[in-house]
Amino acid sequence: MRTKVAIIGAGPSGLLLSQLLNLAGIETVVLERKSRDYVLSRIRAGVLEWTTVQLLRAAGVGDRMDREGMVHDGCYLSSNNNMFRVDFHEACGKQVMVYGQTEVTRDLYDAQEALGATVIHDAEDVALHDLESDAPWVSYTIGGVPQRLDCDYVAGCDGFHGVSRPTIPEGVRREYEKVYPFGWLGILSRTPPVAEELIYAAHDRGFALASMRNPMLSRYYIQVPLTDRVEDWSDEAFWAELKLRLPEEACKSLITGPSIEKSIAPLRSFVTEPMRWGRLFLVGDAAHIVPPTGAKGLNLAASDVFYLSQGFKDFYGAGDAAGLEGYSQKALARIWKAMRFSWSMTTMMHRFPEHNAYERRMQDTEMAVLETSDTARKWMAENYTGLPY
Ligand code: FAS
Ligand code: PHB
Repeated sequence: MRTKVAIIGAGPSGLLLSQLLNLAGIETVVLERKSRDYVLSRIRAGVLEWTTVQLLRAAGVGDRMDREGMVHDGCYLSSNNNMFRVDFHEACGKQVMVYGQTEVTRDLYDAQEALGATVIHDAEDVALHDLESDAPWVSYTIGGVPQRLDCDYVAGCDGFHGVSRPTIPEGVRREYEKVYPFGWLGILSRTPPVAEELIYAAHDRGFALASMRNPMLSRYYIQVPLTDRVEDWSDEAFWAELKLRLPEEACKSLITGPSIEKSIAPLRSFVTEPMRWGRLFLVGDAAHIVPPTGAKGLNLAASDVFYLSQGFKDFYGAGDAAGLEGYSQKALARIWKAMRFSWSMTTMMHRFPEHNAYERRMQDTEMAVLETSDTARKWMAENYTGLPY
């Protein structure tokens, strides 16, 4: 089999890149390790930057998002029960869309099917070959039967644990990492959200987040030690802890219910440079991971896809390789700014076992500056709603 761009991974990065390239008449093949049902069973991000919204509309997958998604003008922050609102629209004229990553992925799958794009599931043992030549190729197996895909380029959209990043020789890769000493225990419940916008709560017991997917589907998180396991947390224990961390004012309208999904995600900041090696381009979580406090993970995948798809369109459309040559530098410039924002929000709102009294005071003061300074709120609003591409 032969194609122009081999895409490894059918998460948001891979499917969105395939969608944009196929719309431009550039042939792709997506190789996904898991089944479609497995991919769609994952509960991940919830907030879309406005640039992501516009890109999804350009990809022809904005209709259900515009019908079912919720446009938010702001969010609430609280520090030990003192709650205040950051009005994004007032501060920087922009908004965000609350629409789950699972739904984005579902819309992309449906659009790919309508286009007749090639997405191959249960592709195991994927390996990348001859990436520094002008004839790269990908080997994989289906049901144990060896397969070969010849291509012009490979897009590594296979996430943090994928095969693409490790294929770049260690001597070429520069990796930057910060592992946080805690994780997020998240649940999904068929209950109305506690508020009309998200609440990010800093508390001496630990961070909490009240989010949502729709008017009858809520998503909540609490910071937990890395030693905690999901089975350590009954629904009752989760709700009791959440009530201790969310502002009392909000808890008056908290409706609890059975969890329909419960998981713990560790938090880390990670970047690998460069995001290109020969004919391989890294995209999304394959190249970078952010702590979810800034709601940047999925949105950085979208900006990577925007830059790379533009590069391929220029190359295949006009023989102009400048976009492909400049992809890594351009993507990393935006990635590092999102890294900074995510690190800043995480450092400000979580309780760190190693923090002393001074560092705790600095956290409280960071929150107080956000509450009282228009300039600080403008900085947060610009970063949260998404820096320009
Ligand atoms: P993904 O990891 O989504 O997709 C990679 C795909 O490649 C997967 O389908 C995988 O099966 C496939 N793959 C892997 N190895 C392969 C191989 N060798 N061969 C073929 N296929 C292979 N972001 C937020 O903004 N907010 C959040 O709240 C949030 N919560 C998260 C919770 C968890 C547990 C995790 C892991 C991430 C979370 N994220 C969150 C970040 C997340 O949304 C990612 O940014 C987003 O999924 C990135 O999309 P992809 O780059 O497509 O990577
Ligand atoms: C979510 O709804 O899953 C979500 C929202 C905002 C975040 C992280 C997660 O910052």
